[in-house]
Amino acid sequence: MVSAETETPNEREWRKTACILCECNCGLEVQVQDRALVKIRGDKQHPVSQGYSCEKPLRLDKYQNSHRISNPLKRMPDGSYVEISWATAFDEIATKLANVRDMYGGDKFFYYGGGGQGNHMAAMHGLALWLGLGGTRKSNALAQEKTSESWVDHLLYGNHTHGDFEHCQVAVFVGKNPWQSHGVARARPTLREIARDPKRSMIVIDPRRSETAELADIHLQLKPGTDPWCVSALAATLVQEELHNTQWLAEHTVGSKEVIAALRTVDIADHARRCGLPEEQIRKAARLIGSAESVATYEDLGIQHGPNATITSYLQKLIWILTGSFAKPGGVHIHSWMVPIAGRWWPIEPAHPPRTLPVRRFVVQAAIRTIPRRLLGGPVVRALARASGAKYLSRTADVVAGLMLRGLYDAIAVPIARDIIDPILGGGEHLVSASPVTGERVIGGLTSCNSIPDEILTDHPDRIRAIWIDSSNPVHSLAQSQRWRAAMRALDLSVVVDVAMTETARQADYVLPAASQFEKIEASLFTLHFPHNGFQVRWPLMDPLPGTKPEPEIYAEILDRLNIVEQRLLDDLSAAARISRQAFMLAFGSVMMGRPELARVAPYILYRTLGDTFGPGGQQLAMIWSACMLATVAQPDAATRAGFDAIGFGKAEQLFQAICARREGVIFSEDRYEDAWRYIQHADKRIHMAIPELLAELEFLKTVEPRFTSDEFPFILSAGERRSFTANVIIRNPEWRRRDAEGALRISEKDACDLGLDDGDEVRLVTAAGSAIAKVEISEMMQQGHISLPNGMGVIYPTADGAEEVVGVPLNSLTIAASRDKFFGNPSHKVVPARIEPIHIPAPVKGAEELGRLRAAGCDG
Ligand SMILES: Nc1nc2c(c(=O)[nH]1)N[C@H]1C(S)=C(S)[C@@H](COP(=O)(O)OP(=O)(O)OC[C@H]3O[C@@H](n4cnc5c(=O)[nH]c(N)nc54)[C@H](O)[C@@H]3O)O[C@H]1N2
Ligand SMILES: Nc1nc2c(c(=O)[nH]1)N[C@H]1C(S)=C(S)[C@@H](COP(=O)(O)OP(=O)(O)OC[C@H]3O[C@@H](n4cnc5c(=O)[nH]c(N)nc54)[C@H](O)[C@@H]3O)O[C@H]1N2
Ligand code: SF4
Ligand SMILES: [Mo]
Repeated sequence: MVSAETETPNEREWRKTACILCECNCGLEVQVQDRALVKIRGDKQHPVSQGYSCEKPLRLDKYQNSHRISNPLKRMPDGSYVEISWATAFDEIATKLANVRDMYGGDKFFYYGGGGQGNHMAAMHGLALWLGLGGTRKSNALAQEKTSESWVDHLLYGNHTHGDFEHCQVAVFVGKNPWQSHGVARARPTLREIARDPKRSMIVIDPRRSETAELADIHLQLKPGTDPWCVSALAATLVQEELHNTQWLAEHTVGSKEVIAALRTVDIADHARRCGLPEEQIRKAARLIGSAESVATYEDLGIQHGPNATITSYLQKLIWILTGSFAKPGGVHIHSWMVPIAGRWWPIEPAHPPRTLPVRRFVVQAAIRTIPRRLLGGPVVRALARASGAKYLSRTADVVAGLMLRGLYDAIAVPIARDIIDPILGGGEHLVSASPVTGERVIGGLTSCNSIPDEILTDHPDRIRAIWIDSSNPVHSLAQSQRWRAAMRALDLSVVVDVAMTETARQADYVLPAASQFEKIEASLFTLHFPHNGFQVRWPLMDPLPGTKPEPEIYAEILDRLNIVEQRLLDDLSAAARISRQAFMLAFGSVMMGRPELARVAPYILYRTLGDTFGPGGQQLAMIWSACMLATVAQPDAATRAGFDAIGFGKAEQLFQAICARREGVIFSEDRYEDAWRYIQHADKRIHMAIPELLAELEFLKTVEPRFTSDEFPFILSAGERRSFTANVIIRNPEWRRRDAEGALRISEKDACDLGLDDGDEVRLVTAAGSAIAKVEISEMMQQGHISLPNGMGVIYPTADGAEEVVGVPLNSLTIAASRDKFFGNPSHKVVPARIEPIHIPAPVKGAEELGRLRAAGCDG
């Protein structure tokens, strides 16, 4: 029997969990004493991270035990907050949500959240609430970074890709600093390995000499914001020097002719000039790529937070496509998922399906068409519910359910899963749409983060009236915080679910305190690996902090009050669940066929029915069980190769049992290189290279001179660099940081001395949106004219004497929402025009040694 019971806590015992600070979710082992995480180390048994961890999680206790909230709060008219009971909070919020739905329509209810770096499973329940109310608009942090890339992926091959940096001959990092930000499993050893091996090489495109650039064979240190010219020059060199793989392109792609024609007319020398690089350096990099066995590329915020995110994403993907570096070791791959977090859920037919499958599918579909819908679910569920009452009948029902599932499961699993998952993920027919208010492009249902306030602060009849925010802090993390604050206060209702009193919580009507990520069942859903893909469930290390609740429970309480699913149905399904999971599967499947409208609240139904069989605190295992279903239905052969070799429903059960037993995580799918083609969602299984809109954009950029500064704002501020002690704003306590406690403003030596600045000096940083005080750090990483601040700083935090302090710069008081990429609205955080105003303190007399250093830096001051 699988259960959520935590083992009897033994203080010396190493218990398994995972890091929640970045998408790698490295496996950890921890010792717990009195609710404190006292010792932490990497878990050698973790199937992906294999013992690796960086310095950041070693003091995760600063997340677990620093100024949590532990009582629901309600905002008063004067802006203060009073504590209210959970029951009052649930009643009031449910009533107000129902009012918004009834007065304006459920589509005016907006959901923001998805769980940051490690809090993902709850989002399914949040989305069930949103869909249950009739929601159509939602968003999360992905819509300020990854939606541009997702759209390009969608058009090229319809799926998400990841590079194989452990084996690639050439690694290309475009605006990505994996040494600090990871994103590659065991990033630092992997990078060192590439740097050390004479047969392999690394190319880094970054205006800053980052830690990764320091290890690179070629560092293309371009001017900030000029990536499309640099990357198009790279791609153009491949084509103009005939380094592309003509035969592969003919076999595996369509549209290569148009792309090659567009790249033939790129003036490489002129593009190199525009990004401030020697032409020969770009050509050298292209030749390295063109002659390599394999190349893997990785784009991240350096371009996704740049002014030309979408076109640059397209151009950088053309590099590995032109060289045919797909579906082979060291290349780029489309991978399996437990549950996709980008793109559509994509089931792959088994290579050798049972011979009876077409017949069974035909029969099931004919039944669905001919039998009245309500008859499909009702009788089965009621029969099972009745049978559950008596032991003998219950055993018989289990056996019968098992036999029926054998015949039905693989015939019905795909359509049922799709009905549930497509609305939640915004997949299906309407993957790409437009906002009814702003007309902005929407992908996977995600409204561009930069335009959310525009959807609220308007008279448009479709404007958003109520918002629910979970596990995120958009007032702090999205562009132009001032405008976000105004938007939050312009709503009829706002609810924030968080562990801390964040900047966003301080604007909400209701704040609901969540159990932390170590106090509930959670999972690492960034399953991005190929050919071996891993997944880990984190078991609670302790009970929820008194006064807090796990999010799934919060959503269930609200949905209970909205009466979307009748109690009798929940009772009947619970009874079926008490017989066995296969009996439940049969009952649940028939309900979903008979009442397809209930698919949108499926996570709630699962939680309230099957969930209860796992005991208090274990209900969320019902979602893990469904995720096992999704993964094994979508990738049956890959699951078999990973050792889950039962047939049909049994395969999902096997995976579920393994996930529950192996707390360090499991490999849930094992692919073969040729499988990567089957993940392509275009019917012809080819890469569709030509994207007319982006080829037109390339033509346009050929005529543009990049210039981002002015006399008023002579610097380019990179607002959000990942450093050793930044982790978005997951850890608010400033004591967490061992180094760079205040988050210094990095500046080149030449600029510093021109401005008469020294390490530790305070300056006023001014942008078109606002100003902030920062401490200067003179850094060899920076080129002239480029300055950089870390992300994740500048949050409000209580001090020992009961006051509050803000350490570091809240970046989005300096950024501008209107400054964005034209396709998906990515914020231009990496290219914020700024000026520096020294705050004058009498300068100490400079010594001879220092004067020498200043002259050496070419400083006139
Ligand atoms: N330590 C740490 N790690 C993290 C996080 C964290 O907060 N802290 N956050 C996680 C998250 S949410 C994300 S999305 C990832 C982001 O990971 P990254 O994108 O790697 O992180 P950044 O440091 O923001 O930006 C990468 C690089 O872009 C460069 N850059 C700046 N301007 C330009 C430009 O105009 N062109 C190019 N080509 N490059 C430019 C910067 O110098 C920097 O080295 O990190 C994840 N990992
Ligand atoms: N200027 C600028 N802005 C940026 C960036 C930048 O580089 N520059 N980076 C951007 C990027 S890439 C990202 S991904 C976003 C990230 O910004 P957000 O998506 O807002 O997410 P996080 O900073 O990860 O915040 C996580 C929140 O979850 C809360 N939390 C932690 N544990 C739990 C839990 O168990 N339950 C609940 N309910 N809440 C919990 C934390 O207290 C915190 O408030 O920021 C973006 N903003
Ligand atoms: S911060 Fe990222 S790389 Fe570092 S231990 Fe945590 S998950 Fe791993
Ligand atoms: Mo991010």
